[in-house]
Amino acid sequence: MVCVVLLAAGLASCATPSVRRDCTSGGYRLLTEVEWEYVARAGAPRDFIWPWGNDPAKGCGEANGFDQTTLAAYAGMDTSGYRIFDPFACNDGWLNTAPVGSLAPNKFGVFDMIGNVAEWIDGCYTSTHDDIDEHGDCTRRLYKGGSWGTLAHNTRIAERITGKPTHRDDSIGIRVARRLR
Ligand SMILES: [Ca+2]
Repeated sequence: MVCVVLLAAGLASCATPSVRRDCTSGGYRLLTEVEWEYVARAGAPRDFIWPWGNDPAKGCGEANGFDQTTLAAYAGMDTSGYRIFDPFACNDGWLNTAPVGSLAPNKFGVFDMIGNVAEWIDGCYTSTHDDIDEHGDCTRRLYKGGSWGTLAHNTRIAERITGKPTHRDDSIGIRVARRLR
C-alpha cells in the first residue's frame, strides 16, 4: 500500500533497499519510526505515555480516537472479544475522521499525530525502534498513532501496529516529510 500510494502520487518509495532514502519528487517520503515518535512526543518527557501525559482522558483536545462520541454511536456493541476495552473517557466530538485542523495541534504545532488516521511508517518491519531496517521483514510494515476507531491504549506513542504493505482501510493514511536543508 505504501508503495502504491507513493507511486500513485508520483512519489518514489524510500522503503526499498535499492532506493532507500534516495527520495525524488522533491524529497517527500514517509517518516521513520524514530522520526514519527519524535514529532508525536513533541518534547514531552520520556515517561509520558501520550504527548499530553499518562491519562488518556486528557487527550480529546488533540486526539480523535475511540471516544465517548464513538462509544455512544456503537452503544450495545459486543466488547467481549477485546482483551482491553478502554475508550477515551472524554469527548473529542468526532465519530469518524475529522478534517485536518479540527482539533488542537501538539506542542510542535503538528495536527493529528495521535488519532484521526494512523500513519504508515517508512521501511520494513524490525523488532526494535531502530530505523535501520535493511534487514527487516518487508512483508510487514508499521503504522502508528491510532485512528478515530482506536482504543486509548493503542494510541500510545510507543504502540507498534503492523500490517501487510497491501493492507488498506479507512483508519490508515500517510504523512509525508521532506528534508528542508
Ligand atoms: Ca472520536
